[in-house]
Amino acid sequence: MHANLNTKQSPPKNSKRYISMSFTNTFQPPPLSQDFKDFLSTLPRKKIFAKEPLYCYHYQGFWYLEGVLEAVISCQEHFQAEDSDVFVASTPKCGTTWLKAIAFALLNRRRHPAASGDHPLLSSNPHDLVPFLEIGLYGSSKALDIASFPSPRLLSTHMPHSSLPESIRSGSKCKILYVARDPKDTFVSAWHFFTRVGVADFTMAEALEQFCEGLNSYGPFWDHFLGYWKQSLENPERVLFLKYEDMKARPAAEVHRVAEFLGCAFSAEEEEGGEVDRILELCSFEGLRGLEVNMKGKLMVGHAENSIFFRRGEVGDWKNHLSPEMAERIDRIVEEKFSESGLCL
Ligand code: PAP
Repeated sequence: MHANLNTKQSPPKNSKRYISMSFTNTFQPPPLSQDFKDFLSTLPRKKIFAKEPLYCYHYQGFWYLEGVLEAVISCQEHFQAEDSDVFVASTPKCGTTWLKAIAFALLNRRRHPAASGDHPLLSSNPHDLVPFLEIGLYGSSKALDIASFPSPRLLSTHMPHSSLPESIRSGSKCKILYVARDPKDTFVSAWHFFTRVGVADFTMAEALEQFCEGLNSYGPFWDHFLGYWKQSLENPERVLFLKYEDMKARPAAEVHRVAEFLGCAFSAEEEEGGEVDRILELCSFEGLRGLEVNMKGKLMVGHAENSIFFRRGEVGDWKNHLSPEMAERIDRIVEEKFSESGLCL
């Protein structure tokens, strides 16, 4: 019980101390090095619909935006996982923010019970508490100081399993929580996200063409899902495969699964005392979306508005946006790609 609970002494008073920062509000991504530009020129690339000319590059079977790819490669070369590390992994828009909040609340509940008035999730967006390897740590200015992270380190990535640094894939006993989602809702969520951040300049129909070709950031989604799905079957103690729809349908059961997987199952005392419900409430869509930090704040790295991560938070919102033909197109891909895998979406 509680083997993996974050019990380090002298808990930080607020979340800023979880991740020692040296960023400024005027941060701009550093220019790409000439070496990296030369490397990029050797990779297949495709233009994606965007306001400015924007290309995705094909690397190790997946598509990446150039800045992200540089960080992915840097991370592959330098990141060293520890046995106690926990990673929240996903392809974008599958429920990453939610799972980050849950994992953070679970692992830190000794020093931060869910009901505490100064819980870090009340004043920081989950993405600031659980940074992405290839965005927060190896992306942008390498501004986050990983040496200051309390143990167990809780980190995140959108990288496909096959491209993770070797020390995460097989060189350590670290654990990975993966969340997948109905690709129709993932697609609709991503379309809104990229349109709202102002990068994308495409209709839903144009975006769907690209999505169905696998041409989206970290795409194709089917290989992303399947990579982690296979690992969860082969190494169930290392990779837990979750689905957004299950988390919505039976949140308490899924939170118990996560806690058990992480080695911090709830004690009888916690069960009776209502800690499970309090964690669910703290991490709920309504709970997080309504916080001032998530209504008005911006991410520490990248400076996206926090509110962008809380749109509808529903299962089946695709019905409000996709024609039956568009939905069918995605369903056909799901049928074709997953039918023999045992993965039901
Ligand atoms: P990311 O990949 O950019 O981190 P991610 O958090 O995976 O995004 O996905 C965002 C989706 O999760 C949004 O879905 P929607 O566009 O269909 O609404 C967002 O609303 C939803 N979401 C965020 N937080 C929660 C939560 N606590 N509970 C349920 N859904 C959530």
